[in-house]
Amino acid sequence: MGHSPLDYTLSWTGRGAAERLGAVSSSPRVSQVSVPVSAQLFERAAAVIPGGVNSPVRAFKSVGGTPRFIASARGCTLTDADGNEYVDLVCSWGPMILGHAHPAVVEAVQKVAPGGLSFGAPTEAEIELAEAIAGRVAPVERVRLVNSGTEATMSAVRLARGFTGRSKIVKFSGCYHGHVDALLADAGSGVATLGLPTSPGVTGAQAADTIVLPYNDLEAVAAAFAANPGEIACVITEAAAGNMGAVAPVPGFNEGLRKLTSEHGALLIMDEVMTGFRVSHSGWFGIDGVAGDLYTFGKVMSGGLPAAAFGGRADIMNHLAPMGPVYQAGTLSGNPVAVAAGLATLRAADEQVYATLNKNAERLGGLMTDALSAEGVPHRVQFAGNMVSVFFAENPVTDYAAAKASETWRFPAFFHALLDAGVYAPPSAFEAWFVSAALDENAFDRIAAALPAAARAAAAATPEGPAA
Ligand code: KE4
Repeated sequence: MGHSPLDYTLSWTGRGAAERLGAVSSSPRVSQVSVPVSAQLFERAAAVIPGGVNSPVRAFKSVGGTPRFIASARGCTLTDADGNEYVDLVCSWGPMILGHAHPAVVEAVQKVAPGGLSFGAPTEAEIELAEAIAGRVAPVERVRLVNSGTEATMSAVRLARGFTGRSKIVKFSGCYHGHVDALLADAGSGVATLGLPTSPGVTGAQAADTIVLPYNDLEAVAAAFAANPGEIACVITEAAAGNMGAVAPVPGFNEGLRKLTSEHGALLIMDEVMTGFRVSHSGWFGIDGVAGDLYTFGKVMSGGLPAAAFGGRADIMNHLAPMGPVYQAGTLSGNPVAVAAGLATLRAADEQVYATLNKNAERLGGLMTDALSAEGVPHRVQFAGNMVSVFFAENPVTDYAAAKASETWRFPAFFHALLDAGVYAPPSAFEAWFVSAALDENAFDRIAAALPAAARAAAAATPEGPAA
């Protein structure tokens, strides 16, 4: 293969920020750049797709302004429908660790597609992907491929309930595990972004068995087990939280979850959909070594196509149909094209890639804090591995209450100043920022040039928001 993720040469063929700013819109709103084509597409989309988007966070609802409709992406750059180029710090919410359209991944997809797109029958490549996952994460002895992180967590929770014969589950406030009914209680990510306390449509019965506790609070977990003896099937946690912003487990938290679940006969589900194969070759397990009983994966292992997985101890996983009584299925599970993209991504993600991801995250965090400190803006740049976030808060953010209590009203102005300068950050204060190994000097020059104005915008922001 011989491709290195750093093969790209990034050429800024797009218009510079100054030119773009020349298209300044008249109304003093959070964004100074008008994007007529995206605006027109957004209007057209809203006539047929609820909110104009296929996933809520994409609608820019919490930051205002016009969502950018993306025409193409390559390396670390996105190009929107108006021809504007951006340094991408969302990476499709995590998957694109190699950068967009990595040659090895595109070639793998191009090679497999002519052989057929879906068979509804097993293929050798599915075994290879399952072996690649199990080979990287030691506690994973068996793997079942699915199509989304939501499907992975839904299946893992059902399996935990089926295996233990218990019904209650514990999750943490601010952690997001996909839009599974039982897990939407007080979730992070888009639920937090849109300020949805829980979601209508989730019945009391479905949520009744879900115990929601503060993240990083082992005493609360111990108390929940004491109050529900023999009833808790599992504790599900983001191995390191990214869906309230980047909030790493405090030292001992994951170890404590392992001890408490083992003591009480409950399973520990490590949700590594976001951290898996991003924060290290072996995900968060590669960082703290705390072994879950079950794991969920997605994003990076899919190369950006619809594939995800759950896995773990063989004695538990073998309860799944057709071996056992717990039913789980999927028409497109193990899809050959998605599997090809995932395998190519994992195979290209060598130690140099992970070292580059870590270096890039640190560099991004340093640039952010330098710019915000220069403007005297109270903030915390926080890391969960190489996932980064900025909280406008004086003190470290260790749980969702603290994340919500931060000065999130500064974020829209910060976000839009970056966007106007050609830097595409996550459009929410409650998301992690994602670096790729494709970021290079041009990209960091663009980020460094954009941050001072963004810091000034954050400093000037008020709780009332931008002038009407
Ligand atoms: P999907 O169903 O979106 O593939 O995965 C759900 C999921 C499960 N677990 C974790 C830890 C996750 O972060 C996610 C999805 N992450 C969000 C980003 N915060 C997806 C972005 C979106 O919803 O559009």
